Amino acid sequence: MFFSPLFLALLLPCAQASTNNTADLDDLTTWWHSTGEVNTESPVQDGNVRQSHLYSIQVAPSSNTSVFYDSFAYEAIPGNGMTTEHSYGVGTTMAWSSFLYDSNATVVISRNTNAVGNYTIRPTNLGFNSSVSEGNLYITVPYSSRGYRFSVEFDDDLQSPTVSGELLPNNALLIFASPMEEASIVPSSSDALVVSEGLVSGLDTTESSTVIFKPGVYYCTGYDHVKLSSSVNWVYFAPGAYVKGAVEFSNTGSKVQATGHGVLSGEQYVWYADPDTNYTTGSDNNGLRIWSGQTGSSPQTFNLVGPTINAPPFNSMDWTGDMSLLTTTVRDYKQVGSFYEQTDGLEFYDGAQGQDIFYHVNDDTIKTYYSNVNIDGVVVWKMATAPVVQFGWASRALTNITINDVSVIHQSYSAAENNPGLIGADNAYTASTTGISSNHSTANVSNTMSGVTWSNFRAEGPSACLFRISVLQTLANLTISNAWIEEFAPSDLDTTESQMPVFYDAITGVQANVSNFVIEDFRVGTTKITADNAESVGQINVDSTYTSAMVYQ
Ligand SMILES: *[C@@H]1O[C@H](CO)[C@@H](O)[C@H](O)[C@H]1NC(C)=O
Ligand SMILES: *[C@@H]1O[C@H](CO)[C@@H](O)[C@H](O)[C@H]1NC(C)=O
Ligand SMILES: *[C@@H]1O[C@H](CO)[C@@H](O)[C@H](O)[C@H]1NC(C)=O
Ligand SMILES: *[C@@H]1O[C@H](CO)[C@@H](O)[C@H](O)[C@H]1NC(C)=O
Ligand SMILES: *[C@@H]1O[C@H](CO)[C@@H](O)[C@H](O)[C@H]1NC(C)=O
Ligand SMILES: *[C@@H]1O[C@H](CO)[C@@H](O)[C@H](O)[C@H]1NC(C)=O
Ligand SMILES: *[C@@H]1O[C@H](CO)[C@@H](O)[C@H](O)[C@H]1NC(C)=O
Ligand SMILES: *[C@@H]1O[C@H](CO)[C@@H](O)[C@H](O)[C@H]1NC(C)=O
Ligand SMILES: *[C@@H]1O[C@H](CO)[C@@H](O)[C@H](O)[C@H]1NC(C)=O
Ligand SMILES: *[C@@H]1O[C@H](CO)[C@@H](O)[C@H](O)[C@H]1NC(C)=O
Ligand SMILES: CC(=O)N[C@H]1CO[C@H](CO)[C@@H](O)[C@@H]1O
Repeated sequence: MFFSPLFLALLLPCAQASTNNTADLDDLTTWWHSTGEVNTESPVQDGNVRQSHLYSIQVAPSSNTSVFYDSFAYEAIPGNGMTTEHSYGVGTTMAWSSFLYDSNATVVISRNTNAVGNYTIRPTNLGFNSSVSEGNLYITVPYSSRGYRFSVEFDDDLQSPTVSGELLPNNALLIFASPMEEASIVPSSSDALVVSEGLVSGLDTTESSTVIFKPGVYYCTGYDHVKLSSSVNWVYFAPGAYVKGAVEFSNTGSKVQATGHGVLSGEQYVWYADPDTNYTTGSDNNGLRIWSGQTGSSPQTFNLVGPTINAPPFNSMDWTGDMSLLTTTVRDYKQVGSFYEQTDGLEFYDGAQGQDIFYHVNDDTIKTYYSNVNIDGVVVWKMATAPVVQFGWASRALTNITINDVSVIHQSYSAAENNPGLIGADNAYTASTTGISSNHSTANVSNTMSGVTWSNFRAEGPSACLFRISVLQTLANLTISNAWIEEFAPSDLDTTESQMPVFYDAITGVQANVSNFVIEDFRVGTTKITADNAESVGQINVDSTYTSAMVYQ
C-alpha cells in the first residue's frame, strides 16, 4: 500500500469523475454498456449486461490524470441466478473490468458501500503502486506489451476461511489491462458479416469469411449457439461487444481464429447444456463448449487472441476429428465466472503456444495432453476440482512441454477426491473415481513422457500439494524449477502431500519406472526443500520404488 504525496497531488483534483465518459485515446481505450443491469439474483434481460452492484472503475493515462474515463464493471453470479445446482460460490459475485492501453495507466476503484480499508492485489508479486484517496483506491498499472491480469481483494469483503483456510472475496474484482489491438487481430470490414445487435441469426448460412461483432449486446438464448457456416474462419469481438453464446466453427481451413477484446458469455446456458437435447443438461461428455470446431483432412491452427469468456457451461474448448491435425495459439485470454463444475481450461494440441492467460476455473486447468507445448504466464483462480496442470486420465507419449510462470492466487480443494495439486496426473479415466485411485495397474509402459519443465510456479495462501502423479507411462527427465508454496492447507484434508505411488502396466504387469525427476529451488514459505526435508517440510512422499529417481537441487 504505497502512498506518494506527489501521486496524490496529481489525483486529488479529479476525484469527481464524470460518468459514462469512455476513453478513445492513442494510449487508452475504455468502453461502456448503456444497458447495464444491476441484479445479483436472476438472469438479466437478453439485451442487458450484468453490471457490478459494488464497483465503479475509471482509468486514466498516468501521464495525464486530469480526466478519468469510465470502464464498465461487468459481473457474474453463480448459475446466472437460474440455479444453485452444480454451482460453487453461491451467494458470491465476480466483477471484472477491461481496458486497452499503450502507456502506464492509473485505475480508480470506487466501492458503492464501504471505505477501501485494507486490500490485497493478487498476484502479490506484481508490486504495483497503489494508494487510497477520498474513499477510492488508485492503482498504477505499468505498461506492458503483455498486459496484466490481477485481482483486487478488500479485507472487509473476505468470507470466513474455507476448510482449507482460504480467504476468498465475497465480491471478487478482476482487472484486465491489455495492449491496444494490433492490426493483425482486427479484420477489415470488407467481405465481413457485421452482425446485427440482438438475437443472433443467420451465421450458419453466411458466405462471408469473417464475422464481426461490433460494440453492443448480442444473444443466442439458452437454446442455440453461434454455429458458423463453413466459410467463416474469423470471428472478431470488438472491445465493447458482449455476446451471449458459444462459438462453433465448421471451417476446416488452415487457420480459424477468434480475436478482439469483447466478451463471449455462456451465462444463458444451464450446466452441461447439451445441444443434442435442446441444451438441457446432458451426459456423455457432450456439454456445449464455448469454443468448438472440427478438423478436416489437413492441419488447422485455432488462433485465440484477446477475448474474455464468462460462465462456461462445461469444458471451455474441444474440437472433433483428427486431433493430430490441430494446434492452438492463444494470447491475452481471460476466463471468468466459472462457477459451474467441469469448467475446464483450453486444450493445447500438439505444437500449441499459450501466453498471458487468466483462468477462473473449476476443473482441469492447464491441460497438457499433447507434445511440443509452450505455455507462459498464467494466473489461476482455482475452484475445488482437479489439478492446476493436468496430464493424466490416460497413458500418453509426451515430450517437449514447457509451462512457465504460473501464479495460483486461490485454490479451494477440500479433499483428496478433488484431485488436488499444482501439477497432477489423474489415474486412467476408467479407474479415477476417487482421487489417486487404488487400482495402480493402469499404466502403459510402452509410452514415455520426457523433456517436461514446469518453472516459476507460485501458490499464494493455503495450498494443496506440489504434485500428485499417477505414473501411467514411463517418466524420464521431468523438472520442476523454482516453485513456491506460501503455506500448506491443513494436512487433515489429505490434499497437501505430494504423492507418486508405484504403477504397473495394465496388460503385462511390468512396473512403470521414473528416472531423473528434478525438483530445483522449491520453497515452502522461506524454507528451501532439499532431499533432507523433502518429506517433512515439502510433504513429498513418493513410493520408495521411485525415491532414487528424485533429484533435489
Ligand atoms: C490532459 O487530458 C485532457 C483531457 O483529454 C486534455 O484536455 C489536456 O490537454 C491534457 N493535458 C496535457 C498536459 O496533455
Ligand atoms: C489494516 O491492517 C492493519 C495491519 O494488520 C491493522 O492494524 C488495521 O487495523 C487494518 N485497518 C483496517 C481498516 O482494517
Ligand atoms: C512507485 O512510485 C514511486 C514514487 O512515485 C516510483 O519511484 C516507483 O518507480 C513506482 N514503482 C512502481 C512499481 O510503479
Ligand atoms: C511507468 O511505470 C514504470 C513502473 O512504475 C516506471 O518505471 C516508468 O518510468 C513509467 N513510465 C513512464 C513513462 O512514466
Ligand atoms: C427448446 O426449448 C425451448 C424452451 O423450452 C423451446 O422454446 C424451444 O422451442 C425448444 N427448441 C426446440 C428445437 O425444441
Ligand atoms: C518443442 O516445442 C516447440 C513449441 O512449443 C517447438 O517450437 C519446437 O520446435 C519443439 N522442439 C522440438 C525438438 O520438437
Ligand atoms: C501402449 O502404447 C503403445 C505405444 O503408444 C501402443 O502401441 C499400444 O497400443 C498401447 N497399448 C494399449 C493396451 O493401449
Ligand atoms: C533423459 O536425459 C538424458 C540425458 O540428457 C538422455 O540421455 C535420455 O535420452 C533422456 N531420456 C529420455 C527418455 O528422453
Ligand atoms: C485394474 O485395471 C486393470 C487395467 O484396466 C484391470 O485389468 C484390472 O482388472 C483392474 N483391477 C481391479 C481390481 O479393478
Ligand atoms: C522398471 O524397473 C524394474 C526394476 O528394475 C524392472 O523390473 C522393470 O522391467 C522396469 N520396467 C520397464 C518398463 O522397463
Ligand atoms: C447511458 C448510461 O449508461 N448512463 C449511465 C451513466 O452512469 C450513471 C451513473 O452510474 C447512470 O445512472 C446512467 O444510467
